[in-house]
Amino acid sequence: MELKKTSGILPYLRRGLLKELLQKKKIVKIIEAHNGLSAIIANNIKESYQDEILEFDGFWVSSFTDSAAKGYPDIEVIGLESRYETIRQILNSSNKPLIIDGDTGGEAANFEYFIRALEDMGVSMVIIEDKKFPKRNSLESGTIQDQEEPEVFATKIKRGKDIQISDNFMIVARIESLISGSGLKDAIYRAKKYLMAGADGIMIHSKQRDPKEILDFAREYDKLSRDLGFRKPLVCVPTTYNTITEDELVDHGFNIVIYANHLLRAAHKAMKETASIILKNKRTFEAESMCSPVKAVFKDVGFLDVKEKDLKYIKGPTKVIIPAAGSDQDFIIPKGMTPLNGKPVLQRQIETLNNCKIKDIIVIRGYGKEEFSMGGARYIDNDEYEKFYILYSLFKAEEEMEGGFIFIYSDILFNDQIIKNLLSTKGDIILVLDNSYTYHKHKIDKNLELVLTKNKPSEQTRDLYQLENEIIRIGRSINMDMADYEFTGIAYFSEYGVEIIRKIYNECKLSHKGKFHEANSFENASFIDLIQEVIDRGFRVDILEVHKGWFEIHNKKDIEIAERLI
Ligand code: SPV
Ligand code: MG
Repeated sequence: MELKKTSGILPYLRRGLLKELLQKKKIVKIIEAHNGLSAIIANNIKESYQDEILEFDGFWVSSFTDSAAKGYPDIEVIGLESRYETIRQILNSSNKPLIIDGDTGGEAANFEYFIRALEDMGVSMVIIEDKKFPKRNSLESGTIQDQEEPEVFATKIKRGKDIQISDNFMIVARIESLISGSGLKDAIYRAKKYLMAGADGIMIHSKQRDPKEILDFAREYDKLSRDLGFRKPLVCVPTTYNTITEDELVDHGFNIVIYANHLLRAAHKAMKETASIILKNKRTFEAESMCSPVKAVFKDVGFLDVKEKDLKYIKGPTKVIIPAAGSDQDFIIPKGMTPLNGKPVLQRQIETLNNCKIKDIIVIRGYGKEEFSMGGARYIDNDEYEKFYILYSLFKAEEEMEGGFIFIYSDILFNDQIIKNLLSTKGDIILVLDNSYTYHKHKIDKNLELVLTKNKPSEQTRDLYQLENEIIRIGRSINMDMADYEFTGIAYFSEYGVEIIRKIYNECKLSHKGKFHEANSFENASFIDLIQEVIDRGFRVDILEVHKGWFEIHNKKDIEIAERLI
């Protein structure tokens, strides 16, 4: 599986990986990275070759490419904090070991601080070169390549080794004798000095197109190792002698190969060509084939993972389930199909939901089901609507609840704002409640579904923010003078909220006997009976308080009022 941007590895675990690889592998393959994006690419790239899956083992944080990526020459002009920032980006975007190009390591006391910082970050190895500070890049001919006195450099290595805390961090000495022209003998002399000072390995560098001089060194290094009685890893950087293969390097005793600058050079070439194509064509069309698609970049930097998580964790447009199976003696056709100014309640509901980008609407029909023919909704039947009531109807759509849903009575009108507010309210089970009935309750001739909440509604008619509150009782038998709110018929269930009600419903269905809260039996239970059961079992039911924006079609008189309101 591809590494997600967020998958990581703890520093101490990462630090130990390189030593493990050196034990396990014939040659450890290291590729340059100069920022987070190049690290993501190098970390995740895989190729199958015969029966093997090929991948890079770790990263080289090159001073050349780190400087170049920041627009500077490779002359130790980039400060340590800036180098740490590059290292942090690479650590953040990968899970493989890091080898840091430490240039000369700077002054010995400063080098000690550098070592501790790298070790803490989870870096596995630093390679320092035996040149005088400030060094010049080794690949350019005609530059001054002043080598440090071997004793001075050996002391620097020793001070580094003495200061490190962990036993899996490595300091490797890079010998520049073949670059400076001091020759093979000097190189071997220095190798011995540095190994005796405690170096964990030797890197031999060359800028010849022919690998001969580094192969000669490798042969002498073997002899030296035999004389010393121990052999430390040997590292090479085949930038100029690039025809030599990994297998040949293994045959000559190399343990680590570093491809030191290729990702930056590849980007550099592609950027130049692309910029020039755009200039020439006075548009970008011709340059597209030179560029990765935007989506490919999004994918690599983890943007698509973020999108996936946003959808998972943040409530978005949700499914709506509308139980509309029951009959009402005052109405000949199903209440939800009652036309208001010529347009059925359900159609008005569908339009409002569509305005909130909710397109997946499931209606449970029963009584007068042939009336329900309108598009924009899917239909599920409860043909036993006379025997089994609204709760049963709702659970006819149990499979559809998966992932969360909004519940809406079939006989109410509501505006978009209520739905939008509901989707931005925190909670796993939320009921939309209204307390405005308390101002005109003398006129109410219907049996409202009333609610008692933990905290009394605010006396103020205007509150700036919605205050958190939870339901403690819900039912038709609650005294109107005592009640805090009326249930509007709109509720929300998160994925977890669905899990709660499914578990409770299915348990009760199996074993509940007799009255179920205000219903004569579980079969005749209403939605609010289930909510009371949820509360009684100790689950929290949150509220969204509204004062307007909805209307219930309870009786014939309400049709006229609703038509006037519309
Ligand atoms: C680097 O990559 O920064 C190196 C290797 O030090 S070289 O550029 O070949 O000197
Ligand atoms: Mg360098």
